[in-house]
Amino acid sequence: MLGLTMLGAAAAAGATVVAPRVARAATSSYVPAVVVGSGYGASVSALRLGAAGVPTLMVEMGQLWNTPAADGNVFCTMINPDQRSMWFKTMTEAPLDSLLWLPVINKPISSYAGVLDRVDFPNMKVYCGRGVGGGSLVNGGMAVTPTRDSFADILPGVDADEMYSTYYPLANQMLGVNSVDQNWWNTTDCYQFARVGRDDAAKAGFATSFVPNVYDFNYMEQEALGQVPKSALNCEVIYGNNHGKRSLDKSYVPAALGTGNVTLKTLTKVTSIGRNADGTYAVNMSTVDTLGNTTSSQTVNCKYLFLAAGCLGTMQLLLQARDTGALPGISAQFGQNWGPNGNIMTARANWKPTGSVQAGMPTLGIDARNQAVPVFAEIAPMPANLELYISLYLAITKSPERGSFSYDPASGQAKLTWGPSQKDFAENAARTLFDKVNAANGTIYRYDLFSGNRAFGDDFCYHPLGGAVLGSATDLYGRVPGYPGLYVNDASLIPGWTGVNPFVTITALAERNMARVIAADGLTS
Ligand code: FAE
Repeated sequence: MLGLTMLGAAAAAGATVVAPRVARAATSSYVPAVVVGSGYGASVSALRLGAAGVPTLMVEMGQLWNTPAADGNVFCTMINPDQRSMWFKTMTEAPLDSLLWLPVINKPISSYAGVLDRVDFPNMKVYCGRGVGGGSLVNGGMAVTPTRDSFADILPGVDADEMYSTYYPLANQMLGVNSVDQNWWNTTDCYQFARVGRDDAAKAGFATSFVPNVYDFNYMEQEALGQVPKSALNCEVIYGNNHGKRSLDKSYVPAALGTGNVTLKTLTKVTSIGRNADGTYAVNMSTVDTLGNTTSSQTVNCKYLFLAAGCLGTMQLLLQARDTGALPGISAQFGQNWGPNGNIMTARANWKPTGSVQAGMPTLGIDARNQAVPVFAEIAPMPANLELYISLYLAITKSPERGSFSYDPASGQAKLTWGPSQKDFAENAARTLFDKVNAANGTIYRYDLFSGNRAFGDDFCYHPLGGAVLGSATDLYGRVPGYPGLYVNDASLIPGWTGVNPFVTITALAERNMARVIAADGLTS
């Protein structure tokens, strides 16, 4: 694929990947469309703009992860993390704090433009991916389409028929979603942890569901046979996968570049946005090297501005623009209706072995979505190359709690307000499930993994959602009211909960929105 070749060439050529037909776009101060970010919503936006013939600049604050370091690998593992792991931190920030109350999980590292970021607000820490592909670089690849009923519950204004007949299938196909061979899964050592999780849940009367993934399960089977370099079977997930995973830099992003109309600028952060007298948007950006030194700053003007920087990035740009007077007409609805997808993590001390080799990609969830308080609990691996006798879970609970963002002029940052008791609903929902699983299996919670002797990791999330909700802040297609040509197209559109892991929904909605925008908004060069 042309786009893949262009991504490959980028490693040698430097930070900017310039598509031939818009070679001037990267250096001139005008390009018809700018897309901020390169995650799910952004890469869909760039592909569809490029395919429609609109010259587009995609701006990503992280790096393009395709150059091996001295150890021959692009990414580091979870058990031996180095500077590549975290975005300008001096200590890794894995979600588990300790093991047997010992601080053996997080390690000192040097500050560098690494792949995983954690942004800390009072009572809530939000994890995000940094680099071309956004969250797809660090996530567990679980590619889950929600039930139609729950989708209708989440976004009643969106035509569910169209989503389930057209955009979910398109998203699944474009993302390269596949399913594990259940015969292999039933016998392989690397999913012992999941089989134990399934059996323990069944004893308590809970069903489990297999979930698809974007990790190539054929590749994983070859890893297990020792035929290919290991990735999922070599403790790789949250700091990136060296092999096997179809992250966005292997799907949508090369497809976008392959249109010949999309330019990608990396290590470049959009710092503010505004509007010019002629109605075009001014996008101010600053480029750094991998050590964080600023190497250049520029303003790119555009007619069409797509904000898809993930919830935190999109909130930052919109609320800053509103409250500093750059885009004063942005409504008070922006910043509202944020939620962590009811995320809560917990672990059980299991007496049964869960396996010393654990595949980094989850394949199964305890499916209690039909309970009074719906819970979908991913049976998560804890890969350590050691038998730990731990069953770990990331639960998605239908928590009604919502937070909000506001702009703090003193720091120049959008801040999340999330109260100390807003975790309680998710914890209680998770307890109703795991208390029963523990009772049925004679097991107990682990208190040694999360700081403060807690059984629940209740102060962080992997699935931030909302802030620019479709049909209340934006219109039903992500357009920002009062600002023609300004769009939001990422996780910010979803009001706080998706019932399951969110990236397939983010992708499908982004496809839907782009189809309408391209057809109806008369985008021109
Ligand atoms: P996202 O993918 O976050 O991309 C935003 C991009 O914008 C990033 O690359 C940023 O670096 C970039 N950016 C931000 N601000 C700026 C700026 N000012 N200028 C330039 N660039 C900027 O956005 N979801 C699932 O469905 N299944 C899973 O198994 C799963 N596991 C996860 C595990 C982890 C550890 C994490 C962190 C997340 C996981 N998620 C999972 C969540 C999923 O990755 C997330 O919902 C999506 O990545 C969000 O997509 P967006 O398009 O909103």
